[in-house]
Amino acid sequence: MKKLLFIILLTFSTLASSAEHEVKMLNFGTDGGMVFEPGFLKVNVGDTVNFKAIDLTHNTESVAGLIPEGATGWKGEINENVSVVIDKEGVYVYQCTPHVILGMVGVIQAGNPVNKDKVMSELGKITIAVNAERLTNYMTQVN
Ligand SMILES: [Cu+2]
Repeated sequence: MKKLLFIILLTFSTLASSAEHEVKMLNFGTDGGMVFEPGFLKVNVGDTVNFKAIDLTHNTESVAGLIPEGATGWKGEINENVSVVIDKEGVYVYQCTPHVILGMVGVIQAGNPVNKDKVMSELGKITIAVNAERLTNYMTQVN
């Protein structure tokens, strides 16, 4: 006789279910050429940020020292879509490695910006020749 075992898996959803966000890697966007869109993004811890390689020759890479203490960084290949689960609260600064010099950077805020002062004091780690005001504009949106 054949025994069938039925397993009922109950999935309990958390009170605030995690959300998905999209950041496009673009040659041209509302903030100009070589740009992440949106360049500033506010999320909750546990949310996923999906970086989409809409245009070619871009990547996304978190900047060492400019993410929260103990947070997991990321480094995508050129033309690679990358999904990042934001695992710690705070401010994350990221770049497109070949175009950081052109101001292709972005900022993600997750929950409380616990490391904002540290990030602000270390923004000089990033060398930007063109569109440098983007990064400061994004940082002013952190609150
Ligand atoms: Cu780029």
